[in-house]
Amino acid sequence: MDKRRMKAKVQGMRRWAAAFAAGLTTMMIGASAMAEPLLGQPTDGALGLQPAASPLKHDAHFFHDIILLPIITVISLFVLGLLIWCVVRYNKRANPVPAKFSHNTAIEIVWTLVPVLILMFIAIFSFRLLFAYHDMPKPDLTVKAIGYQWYWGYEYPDQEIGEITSTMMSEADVKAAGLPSALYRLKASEPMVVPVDKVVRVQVTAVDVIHAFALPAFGLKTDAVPGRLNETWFKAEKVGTYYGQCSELCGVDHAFMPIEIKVVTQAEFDAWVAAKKGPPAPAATPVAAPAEGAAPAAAPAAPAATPTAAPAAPTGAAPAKL
Ligand SMILES: [Cu+2]
Repeated sequence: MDKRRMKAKVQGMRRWAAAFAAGLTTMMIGASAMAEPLLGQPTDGALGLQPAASPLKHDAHFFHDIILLPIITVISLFVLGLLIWCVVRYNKRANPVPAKFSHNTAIEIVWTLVPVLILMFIAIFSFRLLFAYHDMPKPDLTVKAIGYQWYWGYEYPDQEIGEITSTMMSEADVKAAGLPSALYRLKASEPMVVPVDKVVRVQVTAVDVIHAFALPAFGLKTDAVPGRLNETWFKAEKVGTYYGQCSELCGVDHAFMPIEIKVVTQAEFDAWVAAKKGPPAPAATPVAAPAEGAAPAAAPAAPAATPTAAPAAPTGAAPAKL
């Protein structure tokens, strides 16, 4: 009688597990079929990391997908198996008289050593990736990214381009430009422009509080610390537009300081540099000093609005298109 009930229960569990697995598979296939991952921006319903567009990100993919995920999966299944085994084999009914022992030296050595070995194995790949981040090839271009509350400034010291202010494009402007609404809070008024297939050194710093310069497709995430110059690098593999965001909680408008990197051909980059450096030099003045310029204008009307108004001001003041 008991056996029959047990058998029915096991069958029920099996059916439930099969349905769960089938559902999960359909969901995953559906999600991957539905969402062709977009390059350089998040994709609705997508699984996994953003597609890579720089060598470091490819290494991060390898580390996550090939090293970490299988280990995590095996450990999770193993622990789940142990739990099920304990529940089924050692419940009150199946094992009415429990054993009294509480130590087992062999097992304790194993469950200490095995995790240490697993961590050491992970460390090999983890440190290799960490060193790769610090092992920058000879840079072809240097851009200085400066974090402000709440926007970014980009300087090109070698090209003698002074600071370009990059604020968030407003929702109305994103709509007016015919861009997908998903790009709101990712689209900047002025992108950082870099040539394709070139090693770009990014020097990262901040003026007021700690920000973080982060862009998933290139595997970038570097703290922008006032009074300190951090360094990171990437080598964009494809022409296109890539988006990131400040990744250090930096104040009330933290979510409104996107990072947009536009990757173009060398010829287009040269043209852009020429345009930025070109004779209409006075145009650089209002762009370079948005905070000071905006503050007095806004002060008589509504001083309380100044902090939020300041970063928004250059959007209109910066007509320069790539
Ligand atoms: Cu920030």
